[in-house]
Amino acid sequence: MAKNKSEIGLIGLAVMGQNLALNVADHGFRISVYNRTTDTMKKFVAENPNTPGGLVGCETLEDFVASLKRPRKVIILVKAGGATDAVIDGLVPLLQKGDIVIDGGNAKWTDTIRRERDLKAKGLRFIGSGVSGGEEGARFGPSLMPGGDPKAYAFLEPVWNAIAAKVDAKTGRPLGGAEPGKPVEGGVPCCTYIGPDGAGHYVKMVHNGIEYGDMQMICEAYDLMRGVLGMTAPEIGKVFAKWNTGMLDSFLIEITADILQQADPVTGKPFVDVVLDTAGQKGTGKWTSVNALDMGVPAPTVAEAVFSRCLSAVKEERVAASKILTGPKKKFDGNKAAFVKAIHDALYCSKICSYAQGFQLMREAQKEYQWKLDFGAIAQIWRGGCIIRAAFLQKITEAFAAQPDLANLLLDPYFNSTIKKAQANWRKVVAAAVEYGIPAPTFGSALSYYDGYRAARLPANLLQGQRDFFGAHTYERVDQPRGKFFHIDWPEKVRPQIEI
Ligand code: 2AM
Repeated sequence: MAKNKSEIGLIGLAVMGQNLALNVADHGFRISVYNRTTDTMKKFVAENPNTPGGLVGCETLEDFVASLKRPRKVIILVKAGGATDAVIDGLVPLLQKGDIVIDGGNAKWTDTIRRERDLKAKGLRFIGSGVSGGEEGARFGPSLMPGGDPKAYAFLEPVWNAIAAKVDAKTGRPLGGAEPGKPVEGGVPCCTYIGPDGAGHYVKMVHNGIEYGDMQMICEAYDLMRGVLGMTAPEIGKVFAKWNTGMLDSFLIEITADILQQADPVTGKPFVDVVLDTAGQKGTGKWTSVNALDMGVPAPTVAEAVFSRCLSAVKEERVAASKILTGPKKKFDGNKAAFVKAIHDALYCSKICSYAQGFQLMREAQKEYQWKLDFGAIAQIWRGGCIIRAAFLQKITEAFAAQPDLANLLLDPYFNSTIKKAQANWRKVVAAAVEYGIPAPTFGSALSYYDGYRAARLPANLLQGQRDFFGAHTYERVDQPRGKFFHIDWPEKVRPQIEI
């Protein structure tokens, strides 16, 4: 073992860990693997005897650590939270100064900041890396968002660039990243150093929040075609397949087309018609929304996507309410094809707003945590490998390349002109959702965000009046410089009298 030390090691051989280890080994890197339950490791190594780099199975953490080249690079891929801390605690006494621990789980960025600080105090280095793309991505090319000490990342970079999904340098199109059995070479890796300490995991969290928004928007488009136009799932699936050839071209639209055209193997009915309408969540969308509230950044579209899942979860209550609460019973008598096109435009405009919110969030976070994020590069590494991969992201990369300090994506000439052309349809769809009684919270909130962001004057003047009235919170004046505060001694007689 001493002669042939491994380039890197990985702890945690659930599916993500196994797939990432195979991806690393496929690219010629010798990788040591360890799992708490030894049988899982033994089975994994036995099933994969001939990888180009080679898998080195280790039964103890001591053997695992001893098998690695220095500075040691140890990837941890266990369930985010307490398990990560438990693994780090077991590992730290065995490591030596300068060794590098890499957390590839979906850690909360504040945990990553804490872990990096704690390990630094012990002379160790910590990289928190977002790994997106699910099991397929881990196996054949994920989108990677590493954060931490840049000098430590330099040791990991060759491995991370090798295993990441690749996109075409010019068009940004994925180079077949997720195709089974085909490791992709050449092209631009969907991997870039994000920033210090928790930056990588923060950006991964926003990625997941955006993913929540994308998924809910697609569901609303489906619901409108079903509810307003009475289309069947396979018919709607064909619409999505067509949309996937245009500006909405993306992984989520593509799989939606397939899912809607899938038949249930048991009944032969459309698959989606037999699936219970309650959605679960693991928490990254909630973290994104809570963080938006904490930082005071408007990100209503992601939050609506999270709330939509919450509302879907109370199925029994909804079924009971459906028998009591009424809504409109309107029949569609317009042009069906025109309405489908309008839904397409509403989806695209809402998507622009949702991403604009996500990038605003990252802009604020970099101030809060003293990071310097490269938004163009972030959009670029999301073009392949990950769940939100989409042709549209190339436009975001181009927007930030043209204006690195762009205040809001909505102000980019391409996105501005796209919304200008499509917004009449977007408004038509949101109005129709209201008229037909179909919930479309992400479409609606995105439109309100757009209208709010472009409003030179919002009704917060009245709000300040209210705050000054009941709490003497003061107000600023339109005819005085910002930062000068005024207060009115509100006449007693206009105050509501407290009744005792
Ligand atoms: P296991 O196979 O022994 O359960 C996903 O749960 C992965 O994380 C699995 O590989 C699992 O190991 C590992 N894991 C979960 N909790 C752990 C812990 N506290 N210590 C070490 N590994 C853990």
